[in-house]
Amino acid sequence: MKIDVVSLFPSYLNPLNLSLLGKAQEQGIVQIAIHDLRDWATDPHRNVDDTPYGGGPGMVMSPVVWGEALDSIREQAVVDPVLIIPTPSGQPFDQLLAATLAREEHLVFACGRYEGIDSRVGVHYSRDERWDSVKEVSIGDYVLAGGEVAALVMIEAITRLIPGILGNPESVIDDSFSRLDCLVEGPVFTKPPIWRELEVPQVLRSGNHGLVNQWRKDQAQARTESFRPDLLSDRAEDPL
Ligand code: JCH
Repeated sequence: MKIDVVSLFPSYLNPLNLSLLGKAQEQGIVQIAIHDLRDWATDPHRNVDDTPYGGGPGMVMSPVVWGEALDSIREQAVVDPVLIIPTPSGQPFDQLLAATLAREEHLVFACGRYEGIDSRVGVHYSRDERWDSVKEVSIGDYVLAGGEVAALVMIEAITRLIPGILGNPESVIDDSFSRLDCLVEGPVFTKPPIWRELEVPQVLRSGNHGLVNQWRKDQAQARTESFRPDLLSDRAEDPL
C-alpha cells in the first residue's frame, strides 16, 4: 500500500517511521511519503491560507495550493488514489471504514490546519475521475488543531489490518469492534497470579475453556453496558 500525507507540519508525522510501520516500510509492505504543503505555495510569501468568505474568525486553507499539491501527487500515482480529508464534520471513522481502506492500493491524506480546507477541494476531487473517491472523515467528536493527529490515528488503524504487517493475525480478528457481536473486550491478565493483593479471577486459571469463554462473554457484555450502551442499542436495530 502506498500512503501520501500532505501537511504544513510534516514532522508531526514522524511517528510513522517508528515501530510496526517502520518495519513494514523496510519490508516494502507499505510505502509512506510525507509532503510539505508549502512546497506548492506560489505567492512570494508562500501563503497557504486566506480570510474566510462571509467573515468570522481564523483563516481557511487555499484551494489553489491544495489543488497544485494533490494534482502533483496524482501525477506520480500508478492507480486512482482515495483522498481522505480529516475534518470534525466528516463521516465517523470506525473499524469497518479502517478495514475497507486497508484493501486500497493508494491513500492520500490531506491534513488541514486553521479552520480547515476550502470546501471546494473535496467537491472538485469527488468529480475528478483520476481519483477513486473522496472521504471527509472525523476520528471523534472533539476538535483537534489540525488533521495530522487524525491521519496518524487512521493510518495506524488501517495499516495494522494489512496482511503481513502483524506477526499475529488472530489478535487482529479478536479485537474490539472487529468482532461480529460488536461488544468491547473484557479485562485481560497475565502473571503473576497475585499482584499487590489483586488476584487474577480463578476461572481464568481453571483450565475449563467453556467456563473461560462464558466468563469473557459476560465481562464483555457488562463493560459494553456500562461504557458503550450505544453499541447495544445499535445492535438491536441491526438484524446482523
Ligand atoms: C481540524 C478546526 C475549527 C477545524 C483544521 C483542520 C478532526 N475528528 C477531528 N477533530 N478535529 C479534526 C480536525 C481535522 C482537520 C482540521 N482543524 C481545526 C478548528 C473548526 O471548525 C470550527 C474546524 C480539525
